[in-house]
Amino acid sequence: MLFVYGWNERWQAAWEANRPVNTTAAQPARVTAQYSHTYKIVCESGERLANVTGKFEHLALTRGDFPAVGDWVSAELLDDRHAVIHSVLPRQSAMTRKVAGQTNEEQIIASNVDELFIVNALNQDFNLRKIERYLILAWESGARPVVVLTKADLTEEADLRVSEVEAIAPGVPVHAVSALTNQGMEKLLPYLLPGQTIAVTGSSGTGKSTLLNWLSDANIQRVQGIREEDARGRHTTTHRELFVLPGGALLVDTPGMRELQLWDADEGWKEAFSDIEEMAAGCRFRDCRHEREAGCAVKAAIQQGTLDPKRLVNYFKTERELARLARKEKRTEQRKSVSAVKSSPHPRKSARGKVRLAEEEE
Ligand SMILES: Nc1nc2c(ncn2[C@@H]2O[C@H](COP(=O)(O)OP(=O)(O)OP(=O)(O)O)[C@@H](O)[C@H]2O)c(=O)[nH]1
Ligand SMILES: [Mg+2]
Ligand SMILES: [Zn+2]
Repeated sequence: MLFVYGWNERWQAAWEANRPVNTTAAQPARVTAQYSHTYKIVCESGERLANVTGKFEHLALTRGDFPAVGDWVSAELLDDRHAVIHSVLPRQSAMTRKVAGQTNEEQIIASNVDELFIVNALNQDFNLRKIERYLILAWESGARPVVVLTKADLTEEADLRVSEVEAIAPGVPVHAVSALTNQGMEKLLPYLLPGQTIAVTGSSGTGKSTLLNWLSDANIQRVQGIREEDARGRHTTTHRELFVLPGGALLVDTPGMRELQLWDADEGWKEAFSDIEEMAAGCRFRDCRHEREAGCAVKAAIQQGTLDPKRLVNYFKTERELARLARKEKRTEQRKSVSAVKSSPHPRKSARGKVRLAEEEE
């Protein structure tokens, strides 16, 4: 049963290493859905509804410490319908967002994701700058990004759009598909291997749930028309949930994001601009700012037309934005450092870095 949900030797080893000593009844389970404070989990003997233990709640420092869809947890069964969650196994990847509003809290969108499908539709939703931001999220999360351009039936220029995205997403696969006209599924099948976890992310109305239904050849998730005037979605999907596809892959459907605001990233964000980083290696000065310096390879690339100036502008913007947020966070940390220190039983996520995106679900 657990193998169906992605359990493997690596997780078995993580389980042995992190298993709580004081609870003999604990067993591994995967979180497949989240409804505010209640989780749906799947363990060897089937599905249960679960809450975290009082101790877990007491020791959790942030919302990011709480279980998220995709997590492997240590659970204790109460009866054939209920269970409690004792702890979360260290995450191999985690996509996080800033909780809406003024707080500095993070929330996990999905964890232990192998591939992140960044979904953009080939209507007014199509937006290279938006894709760039989602790519930063993906690179920071530790999941491999794949750009999926949906609704290919709505344009004559799908191939052109694919090459535009390829130009801003070095090394990232880009595929145009249409669920409506059943085009391009074969391009996605290679990712849908048994036990692989894939999450879909993108704005509301881009066709994420339609993609899930199409790939599973069933009406699993509700889908709904978009506002015709501006192609904006109606926020049909309201919670994150993991589904098993017929071929054995696991797909996490998520609610559409409204706004993407970066708020914290390590160096990983530069992978989203690896083309510029590579060009910069050819600049005469190591600390070249690519502004007015002599021998600047980046500026030369713009003159030769091999780099879109808009992309460089966006690179600068992202850099400035992250620097500003880092300063802000530092100030908050300094304020917090006077508060009491609690010890956490929750292993911190072992993703390569963390990027947090502020977004809200309407
Ligand atoms: N023309 C066309 N329309 C599509 C395609 N895929 C999805 N749609 C339509 O787009 C609308 C939104 O689809 P959903 O699957 O609900 O979008 P979503 O991304 O899940 O939206 P949220 O759950 O709100 O985040 C629906 O009316 C779908 O029928 C496609 O390939 N072609
Ligand atoms: Mg949906
Ligand atoms: Zn330079």
